[in-house]
Amino acid sequence: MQEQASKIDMNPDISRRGFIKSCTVAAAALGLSEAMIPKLVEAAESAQRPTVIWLHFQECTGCTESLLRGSHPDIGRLILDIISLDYHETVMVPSGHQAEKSLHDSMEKNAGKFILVVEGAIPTADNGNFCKISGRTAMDILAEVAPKAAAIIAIGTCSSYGGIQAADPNPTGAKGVRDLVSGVPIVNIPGCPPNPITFLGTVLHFLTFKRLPNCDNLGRPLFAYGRRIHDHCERRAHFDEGRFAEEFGDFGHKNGYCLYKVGCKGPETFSNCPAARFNDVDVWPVSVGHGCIGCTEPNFWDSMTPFYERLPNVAIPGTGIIADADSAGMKILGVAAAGAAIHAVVGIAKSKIKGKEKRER
Ligand code: FSX
Ligand code: SF4
Ligand code: F3S
Repeated sequence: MQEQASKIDMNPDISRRGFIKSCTVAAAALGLSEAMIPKLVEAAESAQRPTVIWLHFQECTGCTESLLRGSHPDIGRLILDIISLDYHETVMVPSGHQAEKSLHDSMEKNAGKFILVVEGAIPTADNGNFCKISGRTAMDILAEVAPKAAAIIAIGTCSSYGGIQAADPNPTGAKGVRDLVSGVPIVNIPGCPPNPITFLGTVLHFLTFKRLPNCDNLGRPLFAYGRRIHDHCERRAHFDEGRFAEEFGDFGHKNGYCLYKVGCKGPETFSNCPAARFNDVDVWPVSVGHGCIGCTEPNFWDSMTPFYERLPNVAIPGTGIIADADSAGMKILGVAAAGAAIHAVVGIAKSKIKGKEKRER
């Protein structure tokens, strides 16, 4: 793989074993059978690596950091091996005018063919003056680059939906890419930061099948965001049995009980976190004792806060009953088809939560 070293390449020494392992992990995340792994590997090894232009706007750079500098170096290296990264402010060597020339040259040379990755929200208030790079607003840069891309990957909740910058009262008018760009296929990979496996799976899907993966109505690939966290959480049996941590550090918390009452938003959040997990140490927020804060959902800074308070009281469909969270476990409720009922219940909770949203989208 070394002869294919990317133009921006932090460490090209990915081992064959690590390469195959990362492709296998991505295939599993994509829900592909083992038989598809050779196809993925073939696509990843193709000499025709797609050019990627990566723009940074309003954000913390956590998306890049988690992708390239985590304890899963093979995934970061594999990504840098399978793409030709022409412009990425965090890791590129050129700066100033040279960097701007790289962007311009690559965009013109690869017009209609490159993948544009956007990290960070785009401020639109005050003509976009809250975020400027080389004297130009993020809005201007996006408007110039986006129409020339073959596809756009919005990485992170910020570029997907606005993220923390868009939290009420959203002083900079921060928006996600889909709010501003049309006419180019766009996929959102939300999460604050998102799981590198999901990004890798999306890129490999594009290379293998020549199109972006199927998405939900929020633009998220179904392979990664098709299920509620609550539906495949390892603490789910405790929820169903009514065993909850009442506060951090108590008996229930120490014994791995459900974190619903200390604020877990897993019942309202769609993501593959329990399955994909993070880093090579195989953890995710709930596995280490912290509730999900809903970071893959639009407006989660508004709609999922306070983070340490449980979901509000909810109506039980068809019963006219308003239940508090103590009644949420199926044992206490005595609802026969508890799985479906509880999902319907939390679905209503979401619409109640959404009532808090004030931000315009
Ligand atoms: Fe946003 Fe990315 Fe949150 Fe940060 O850069 S999704 S603030 S973790 O990392 O854009
Ligand atoms: Fe898991 Fe949270 Fe659901 Fe409890 S509420 S089962 S901790 S996702
Ligand atoms: Fe985010 Fe919840 Fe996963 S906080 S990382 S979506 S567990």
